[in-house]
Amino acid sequence: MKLFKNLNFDKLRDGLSKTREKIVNKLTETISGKAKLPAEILEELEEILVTSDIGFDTAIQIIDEVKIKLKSESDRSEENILRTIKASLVAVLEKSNSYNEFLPDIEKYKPFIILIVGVNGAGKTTTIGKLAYNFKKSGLSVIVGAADTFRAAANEQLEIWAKRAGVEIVQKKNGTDPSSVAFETVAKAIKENIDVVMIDTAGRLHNKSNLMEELNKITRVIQKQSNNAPQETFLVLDGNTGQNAVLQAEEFSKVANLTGLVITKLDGTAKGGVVFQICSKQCLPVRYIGVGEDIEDLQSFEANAFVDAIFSTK
Ligand SMILES: Nc1nc2c(ncn2[C@@H]2O[C@H](COP(=O)(O)OP(=O)(O)OP(=O)(O)O)[C@@H](O)[C@H]2O)c(=O)[nH]1
Ligand SMILES: [Mg+2]
Repeated sequence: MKLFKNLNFDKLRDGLSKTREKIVNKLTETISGKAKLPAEILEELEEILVTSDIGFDTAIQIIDEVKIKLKSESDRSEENILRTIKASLVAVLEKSNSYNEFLPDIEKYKPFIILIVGVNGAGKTTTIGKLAYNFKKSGLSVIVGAADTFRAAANEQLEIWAKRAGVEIVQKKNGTDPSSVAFETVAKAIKENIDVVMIDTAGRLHNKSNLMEELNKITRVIQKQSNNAPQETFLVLDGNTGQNAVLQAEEFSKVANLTGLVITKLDGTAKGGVVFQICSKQCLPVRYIGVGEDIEDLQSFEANAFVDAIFSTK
């Protein structure tokens, strides 16, 4: 069994409507009705892309690709230009997401351990709840560990999600060493032959050395019980924070052994273009995206579907 696949195109398309307004609607307005594309129009397109969170380099690269294509083709229709831009955008996403095709067979690990990290409020705990629900639905047994022992309400929040998802939880009182929670969670998983372990952690900044040391300690403790663990370390990024999410991905990847990204809050934000910028700068795959606060609102990330959803007009 693979990591679950969950794609609800309508939900994705609706969630990305503000991003669509910011990118596609503006592009279309600029192109439409123009019989041929003079240089100024291409500059305008470039300007739209540069200011749409997809990143300066990516914007320039895409317009260069459009220019090359238009030189060799006589078809300068709006449709053809949009098709070219879409293909370039898909290529940006695919560069860092080919790894998604090589996902492991989770149930062979018993336990398959996923560590979840990120800054405050990025959506870590919510994502764990959604992941737990999806793994369970795929027929896997799941246990979650509340290793955010720092924030007062963190335990209860994860407990609510564990109940919703119908999975087990290990928690201890506030102030306990987070690595001891991680240890117990993994120990219980091994004892009870559980398929998937997810460890929730406190929000942290990459430059807070004590917090980063805490993460390293969690990893060391897990590795004592299970070789090569954690199998995955997901960095959760709030897509709504735009440029900041790009910086977080860069900084965290320097100090933690990340294996993938989860980009949350892509519903209702106009900054969905940031996913392209993150992918162009990171060689980490985007594993999942959050498109709402409900348990069903975590989706698998697929380059074509994501670009189609941004460009879809229904
Ligand atoms: N709209 C929307 N809201 C989300 C999504 N993911 C998380 N949230 C909301 O973001 C807020 C923060 O989520 P948490 O899961 O508590 O974030 P966290 O990273 O665990 O936060 P700390 O534990 O404080 O570091 C909550 O109100 C969630 O409902 C998403 O995909 N879409
Ligand atoms: Mg949390």
